[in-house]
Amino acid sequence: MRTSRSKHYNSSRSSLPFEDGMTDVKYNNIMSEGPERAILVGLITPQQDERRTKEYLDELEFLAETAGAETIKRFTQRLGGPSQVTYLGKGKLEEIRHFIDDEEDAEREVDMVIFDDELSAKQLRNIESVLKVKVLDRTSLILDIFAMRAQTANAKTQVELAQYRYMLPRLQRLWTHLERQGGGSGGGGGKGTVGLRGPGETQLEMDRRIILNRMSLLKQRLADIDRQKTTQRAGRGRMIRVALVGYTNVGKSTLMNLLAKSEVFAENKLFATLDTTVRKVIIDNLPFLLSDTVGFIRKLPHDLVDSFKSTLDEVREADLLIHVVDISHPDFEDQIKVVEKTLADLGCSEQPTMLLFNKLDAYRWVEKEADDLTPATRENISLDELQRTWMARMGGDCFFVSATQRTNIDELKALLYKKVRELHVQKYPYNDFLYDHYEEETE
Ligand SMILES: Nc1nc2c(ncn2[C@@H]2O[C@H](COP(=O)(O)OP(=O)(O)OP(=O)(O)O)[C@@H](O)[C@H]2O)c(=O)[nH]1
Ligand SMILES: [Mg+2]
Repeated sequence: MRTSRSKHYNSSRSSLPFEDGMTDVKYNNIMSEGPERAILVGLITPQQDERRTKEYLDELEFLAETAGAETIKRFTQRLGGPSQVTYLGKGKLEEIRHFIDDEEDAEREVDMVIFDDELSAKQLRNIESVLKVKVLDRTSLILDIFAMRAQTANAKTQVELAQYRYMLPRLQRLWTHLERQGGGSGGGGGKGTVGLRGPGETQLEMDRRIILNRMSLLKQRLADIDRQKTTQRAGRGRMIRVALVGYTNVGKSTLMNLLAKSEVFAENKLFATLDTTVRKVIIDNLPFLLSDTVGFIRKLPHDLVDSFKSTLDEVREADLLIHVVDISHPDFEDQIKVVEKTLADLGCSEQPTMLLFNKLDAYRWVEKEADDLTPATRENISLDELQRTWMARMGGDCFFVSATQRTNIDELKALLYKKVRELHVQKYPYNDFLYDHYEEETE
């Protein structure tokens, strides 16, 4: 038996957000009656070995936790690639179904199964018909967290647009879902699609039209917000603009708070920041603008990147990017690559960039015994060695700090002063930008 909790969820999901309210779109938002219980699913493929799949699932678990779900079990399967029909092999899907049944027999509800890759409409439909619980993928989970986090009209509009972009090609499935739920015991309310086609098609067309209309309204709103922001930016005067970018949860907001003496929301959850915040920072007598932006993540839904283009204008127009890296994270090298790729997608690969390794204090490594002849791995590299390697690779364009311990922060300020000053002289050669006296920022 399903509990009322999951019923509640289903009905909220299956009603399409036709209302005009900006906040009514959390169609897959997780209800908050204690953590929901989730199963995670990932593939091990020739392109993604077991170790990597484990890392990805660790991250997926953190995402689920951020959204309010507790992971109770993981399933992985070795395949040449995802099945177009069911993502996993049939047998594996049955195995998960049995696990869910056993849990239910023991009165432990499984609320959802989360897949590590984006699922097509067809895959979703097929998987749901076997598992008969809520099925999410990495994209819908990220969208859910974004919907939860969105504070300003701009962020809400951007998330809503991304949600519709995700929904549109999956509408057929949402509709069948709705019919199954709403059908009750009358005539053809069975589980298949037989009998749904006639009115279903018409309804589907209507839904599609309503969504498309809504999307163009949202795009219009974003264009208006964009215009306002462009005007705002133009009015900021001749100041160098520096943007903090990086993977989610690396400490961008913490650094922003430290440098700008501001109070930007920072916490140990993914996507704490959705809106770009811009602050004026003064180092000695040199003012510049510093912005804190949304964090990136592996497989960041493309629609979301697209929808967040205006938020990310701040990054695109920055004179200097500070790419913040969490050096204590076991996959920080991968994270660097993901950020570089996302920046390239945004057209930001040509901008001057420096790497700022944060969380020095949390770096851990295992010293190898002198008689241990197995090759050294990442875990055996000391902080010193790591720093030397990156400095050799990046020259003056990398730096190491701990934002929470305030290690090297004064040195970072000195470095920023030098860099911003150079950029300023290049960009505004005749502008006397220095303040006569140091002024405490009061804004
Ligand atoms: N140990 C350690 N933790 C840090 C350091 N800097 C930040 N943190 C912690 O890392 C977590 C994430 O920090 P945020 O500043 O919110 O990270 P962010 O990059 O802004 O994250 P998003 O906005 O979610 O993308 C928080 O719990 C911080 O306290 C550091 O130097 N050392
Ligand atoms: Mg942040």
